[in-house]
Amino acid sequence: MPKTFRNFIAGRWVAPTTRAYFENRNPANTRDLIGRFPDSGAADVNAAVASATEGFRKWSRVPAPARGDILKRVGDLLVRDKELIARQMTREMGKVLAETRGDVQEGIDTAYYAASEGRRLFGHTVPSELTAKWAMSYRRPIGVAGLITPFNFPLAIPTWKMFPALLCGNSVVIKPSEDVPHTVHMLVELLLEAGLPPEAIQLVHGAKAAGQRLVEHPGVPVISFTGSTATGAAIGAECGRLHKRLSLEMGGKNAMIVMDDADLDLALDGILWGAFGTTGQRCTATSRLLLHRKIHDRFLRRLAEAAEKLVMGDGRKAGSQVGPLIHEAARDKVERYVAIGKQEGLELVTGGRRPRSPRLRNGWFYQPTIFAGAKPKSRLAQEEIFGPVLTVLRFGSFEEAVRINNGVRYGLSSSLYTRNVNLAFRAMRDLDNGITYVNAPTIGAEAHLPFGGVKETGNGHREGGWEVYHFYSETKVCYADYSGTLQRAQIDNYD
Ligand code: UN1
Repeated sequence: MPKTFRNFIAGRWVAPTTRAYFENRNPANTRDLIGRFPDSGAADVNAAVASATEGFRKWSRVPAPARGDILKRVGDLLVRDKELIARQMTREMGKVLAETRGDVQEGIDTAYYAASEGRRLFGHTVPSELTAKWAMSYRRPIGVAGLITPFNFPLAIPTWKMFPALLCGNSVVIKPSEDVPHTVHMLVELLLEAGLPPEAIQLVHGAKAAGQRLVEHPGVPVISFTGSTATGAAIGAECGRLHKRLSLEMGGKNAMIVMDDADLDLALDGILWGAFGTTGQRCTATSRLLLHRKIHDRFLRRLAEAAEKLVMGDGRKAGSQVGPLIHEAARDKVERYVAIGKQEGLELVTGGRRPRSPRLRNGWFYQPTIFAGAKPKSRLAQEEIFGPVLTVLRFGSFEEAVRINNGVRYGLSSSLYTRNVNLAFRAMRDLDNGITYVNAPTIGAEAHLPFGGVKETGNGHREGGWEVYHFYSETKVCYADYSGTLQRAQIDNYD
């Protein structure tokens, strides 16, 4: 019998008021049913927010270093359970074990970073313009944080949001992607084991109805969302209307630029990992490859051969390099784009269909696919596919490559392969993205550096590193006048 999971609301594991559930199946083998999870509605979210409001009152009074100590314990528990969580994560998400272990490691790093931030959380002390007056700023928690997370990093992305939100003293209501609910279920169990007051964390499973209520709920002043640009735009409109603080992390169409002087062996390893790691389902995935015309044909041939050797399979089996897509709709989308590529006259270099092996019949697998001959305005060079489809473009000069890189609506990550140090620095200046890599692919951001993009990828906020702590806290400025007289700022000091 598959297990029926519950929400975690008001300190208890509870069934949804809707009495509705959805199934969570293994994308590498859809006969493998992991469990049934609550398809929650507005009433469940309301109950979670009411309890989280209580939780906020208590948790925000716990000193920040003590909050950090609990997150340190969460990090230790993630270390203890790394292998177990990685295996369960591969089972529900599909990416290979090496990657789900990396996903847990990102959570561990984020926990330890958060723990150390508990002893910083700096404000400023600055001189007042008046005598005998003190002026300083400090950072206060905001309230209940509503977190909506995607399927592709089932543990890491929830931790990117949850740990800094908690460290700053907020309480959290999280609605994870309905494709990967089990991983966050395990994470919440660890938070409780580490000693987090139960009301500080609320887990509400579900789909659009639950997410929408969280965004609209007047008791949730902070929303953080990672997902599609279309959903992010709708959330942005709603949060604008309600004057909520909002962090959006959305689409990408990330390019790797390979110059004619590049180390081509290095670039080859980089593109295989950047384009086909996580089956292309990263917002940072390398989905455009810009090749200098002098190396274009040679490199493309080698790349096609290498891509054909990638081993698709169940991510829990040794030797698998590329897992399945997350669900049928994701594979349908890839197939639609492959048809568009053919219609637009692009050259299908390799892939372009489902694998034939009976071994892969029950999963949402799709061959690593490469199209060449794209123009900068081709749909495959403009639109996010979120699958194992790489679009290759040819360029003649560094300036042209920069123009092509910048000529899309997204601006998350970019990459340049070259041995020319001047070009490397020009790329860091001129590529219009939140992240630029030199001699490394577009994926692999580290947990202690700010993560995010420009243009339609985001709305100006960053996750990770020190910057996310500004998002989850409110700056308050305090003045104390100890002169015993009325001192009028901007008037008494300069008259
Ligand atoms: C995402 O796909 O939303 O840099 C995040 C990377 C990962 C995070 C990706 N550390 O590719």
